[in-house]
Amino acid sequence: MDILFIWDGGDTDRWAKALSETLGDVRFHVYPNVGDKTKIDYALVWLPPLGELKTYPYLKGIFSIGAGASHILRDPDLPESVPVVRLVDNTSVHDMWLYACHWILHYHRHFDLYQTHQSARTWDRQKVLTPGQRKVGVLGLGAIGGYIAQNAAKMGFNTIGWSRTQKEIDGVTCMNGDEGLNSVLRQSDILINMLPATPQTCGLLNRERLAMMPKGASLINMGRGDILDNAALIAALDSGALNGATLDVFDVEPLPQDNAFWSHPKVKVTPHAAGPTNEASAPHQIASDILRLEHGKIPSHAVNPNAGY
Ligand code: NDP
Ligand code: OXD
Repeated sequence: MDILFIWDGGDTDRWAKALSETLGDVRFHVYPNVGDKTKIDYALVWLPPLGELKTYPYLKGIFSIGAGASHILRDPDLPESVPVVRLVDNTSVHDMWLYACHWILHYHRHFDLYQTHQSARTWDRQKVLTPGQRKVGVLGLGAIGGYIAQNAAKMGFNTIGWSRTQKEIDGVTCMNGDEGLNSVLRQSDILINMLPATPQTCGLLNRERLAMMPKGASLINMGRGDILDNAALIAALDSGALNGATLDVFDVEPLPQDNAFWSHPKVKVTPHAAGPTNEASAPHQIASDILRLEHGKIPSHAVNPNAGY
């Protein structure tokens, strides 16, 4: 089997070895040194160059080396008949929860304020609310958002969430539809965005919707940068309508040097690091879905190109 690998952040020897362990005889082609493109069976990619994937005539599957697929679906020349499959890896899902948990506690227990107070040598103990008095909202209740919401609820936070279709998650008040979105926005003291970037979600967190959030609320964006109106967020933080924002994803990555988020006192920036692809477990997840395709089965995590995720 011939596998194309397009990701400059990966340990290629490790991937080649891990895939061979499950798939047997694998010839591993690291882009751009591909050789004969007619030989390639499967492509494992992160942010493939536009138009590249259509140049492999016998491709049987395109695999995202990440949970999101927007970096693949953005290609207007994507071969239509080839299934796109995304990564759902429990190790990374749990990492995403740990990231969310850190920042939920950061805002819940006023660590942002204490950081500012320390620079001014101010001793000012804040009132502590119980987790049950704090509303945590999660937009997107899929593999990651659902897990985050469930764990936030287990920690005692008053947790609500929103998704396209109605969900049932223990301890979480789940909503859908426009009214559901408005309700989650109006109530969330801490709002976590876990939505994928699709034509429906891009620009969703705009000025009007950010204005619905309770005064002094905080935002944690771990989904995609395109969902957020950056200027609207900065205006909301500057006016005091919102208290703080933690941003892991951006509409342009790496975040440009001159972007205002870098130095904004109420913004925490991390470099798309909330749940990195785990190179020990991810190749095995992908290999098992390749085997499903080889056996004529539907892969476990096929992307619906019409829905955009
Ligand atoms: P899933 O596809 O499992 O979940 C997506 C969720 O979003 C689902 O609940 C879905 O609803 C909901 N959704 C999608 N479109 C809409 C819409 N128009 N209106 C309302 N709800 C919508 O994805 P994952 O949970 O695995 O990952 C989510 C995203 O997180 C990825 O696409 C990626 O962008 C980002 N990500 C970021 C990482 C990081 O390091 N920062 C790491 C991994 C992922 P429904 O359940 O009804 O289908
Ligand atoms: C992503 C990922 O999709 O890092 O953002 O997995």
